[in-house]
Amino acid sequence: MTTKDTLGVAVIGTGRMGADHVRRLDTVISGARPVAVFDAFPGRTEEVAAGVDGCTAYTDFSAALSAPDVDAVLLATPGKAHKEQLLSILERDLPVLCEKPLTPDSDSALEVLKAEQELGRRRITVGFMRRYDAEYMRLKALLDHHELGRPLVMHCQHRNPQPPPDFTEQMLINDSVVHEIDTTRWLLGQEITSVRVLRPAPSAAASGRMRDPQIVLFETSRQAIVDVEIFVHCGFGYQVRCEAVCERGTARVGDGGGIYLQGEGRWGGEITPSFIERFGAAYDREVQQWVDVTRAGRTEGASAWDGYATAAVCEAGVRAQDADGDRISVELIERPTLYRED
Ligand code: ISE
Repeated sequence: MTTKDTLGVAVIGTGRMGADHVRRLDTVISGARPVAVFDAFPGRTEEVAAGVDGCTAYTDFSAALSAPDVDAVLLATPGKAHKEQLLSILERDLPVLCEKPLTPDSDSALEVLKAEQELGRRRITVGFMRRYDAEYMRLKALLDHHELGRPLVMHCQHRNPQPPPDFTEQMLINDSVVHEIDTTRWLLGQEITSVRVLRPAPSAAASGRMRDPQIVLFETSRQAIVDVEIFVHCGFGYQVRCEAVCERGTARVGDGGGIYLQGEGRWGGEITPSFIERFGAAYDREVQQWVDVTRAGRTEGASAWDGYATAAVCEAGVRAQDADGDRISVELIERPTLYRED
């Protein structure tokens, strides 16, 4: 690290997530500061860098990586740009927090895996923020300690009020269910071995654009079954829930506590409008933890292997969308030594 104990971060991509991470690094996170931002769109980059002391805007990716005081990279560009960008980052041997997905497909993920193995040490952390959500962390601890026995089934719901205009049916899997793919693998500590997709009649809000909602079913390496309702045109808010059914009980996260309201003939709570609010604290914890371990010279969290395995499940999921409920198997390479936990 070049700067007195403070990690200088280049934020690559200044869309919704990138801009939010620049704000976070500038005002929330300790031990780091954003020193460079890159985006291919000059106006946007300058706007994001403008309010941040000592942060320079770049429209040249390599220049941003080589900027003075850059010790690490936060990659928040769209997934299709990740492979080339990650290869350049690895070439410079810089630690990187890569927003999900690692890459959009398993072949390109394997190229990244290969480059990291050639480097001989882990440099990539994939930003699956649910791993840093307080409720999910409690669920993970409960499952790890077998408090309720073995998990047999998980029921998941993932609802967005509406998707961005360019959202496609494949993105239901690649952009949304990708989170349940990661949480399933992480919570259960098992690989997903097959995927099935069932598509009911679409909501009128989605009709003509895509079949939404969909039910996605995973089978895992130790025969658990996970069902995911993905519904990105639900209209009423952002909701992510997960219930693990274990041998001696069940545990559910995502019901939302918070304020209790009464009025206009109803009672109840509030639903967050988007993932930015629902997972705000998780993003803070994720970035703080990445900064802390990076400053200590380590790499932890979801690895490039997790990114690869997730991409392989996504591929099977997209094929399953057109397979009329048939089971599509997930094929993985053998886990390389660098990514073995034992
Ligand atoms: C979006 O890209 C995200 O990552 C959100 O967490 C997810 O809920 C949403 O469905 C995706 O489109």
